[in-house]
Amino acid sequence: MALLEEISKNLQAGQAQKVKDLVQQALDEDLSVSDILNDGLLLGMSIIGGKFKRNEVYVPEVLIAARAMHWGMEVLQPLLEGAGIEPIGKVILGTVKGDLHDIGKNLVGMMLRGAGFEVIDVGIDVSPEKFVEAAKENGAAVVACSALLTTTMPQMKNVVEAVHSAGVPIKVMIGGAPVTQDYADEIGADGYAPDAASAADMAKQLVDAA
Ligand code: B1M
Repeated sequence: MALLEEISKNLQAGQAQKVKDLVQQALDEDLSVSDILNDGLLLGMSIIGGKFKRNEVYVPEVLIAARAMHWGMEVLQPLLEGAGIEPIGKVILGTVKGDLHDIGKNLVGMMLRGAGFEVIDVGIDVSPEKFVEAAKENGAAVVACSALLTTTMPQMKNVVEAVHSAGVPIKVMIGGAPVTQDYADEIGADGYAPDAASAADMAKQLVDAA
């Protein structure tokens, strides 16, 4: 589909306004939200990711592509989120301490909201203590941690430990590119999800089991 390819290409070029307009055009032409997300925005971001890895582009290019992704997402977000539905649970969502990546986290947030959760997004670079405090303050059942760096993954273990020491019945779920089910098992996390859509399923499982 040419329009989705155009979204991907403009995202890679960091053309935020153009991406936003094209996403709206795709919706007007009745393309599905998941196609626009997966074959337009996410595809563009993954191509930029590959180029970044091969040193074909550098941080500024990645940042402007990420900004374009956010602009496109602004159009999709209301459609991903359920309207007027009672929350099925509260989730504290954040990127762990030392880690500034938030694109995947934001996607997870959108999917969780779309699945009917109330999401309290505590942002990036979030300490274990802040995760626990936010969960206690808001009466949340689940803390959801994202990490994109192998160097920040160990913070997830600290979150699990902080929840245990606080003695609160909060489930911890984790995800992010370097994170695996094995790692989740190793640190005693209650759940792991490989992508944003499965994150919503996992949060439901954790809330149902509580
Ligand atoms: Co960064 N970066 N980055 N970066 N960056 C990666 C992650 C990297 C793999 C690139 C590379 O070298 N190939 C590499 C990590 C290597 C490693 O640790 N193994 C890396 C590095 C090294 C760095 C810096 C250290 C670079 C530097 O300064 N030298 C630095 C670190 C800064 C910091 O955090 N302290 C850095 C900085 C940046 C930017 C600021 C330039 C920018 C972030 C902008 C932003 O987020 N606002 C950036 C970006 C964009 C990337 C890449 C290119 C793309 C990440 C992304 O957004 N992907 C990335 C390379 C790549 O992935 N190919 C890279 C799209 C996003 C939708 O995917 O976040 O994986 P992702 O989310 C997925 C799943 O993982 C999952 O769902 C999402 C999709 O469905 N998921 C969850 C995520 N969280 C979840 C939580 C869940 C469940 C599922 O439950 C709670």
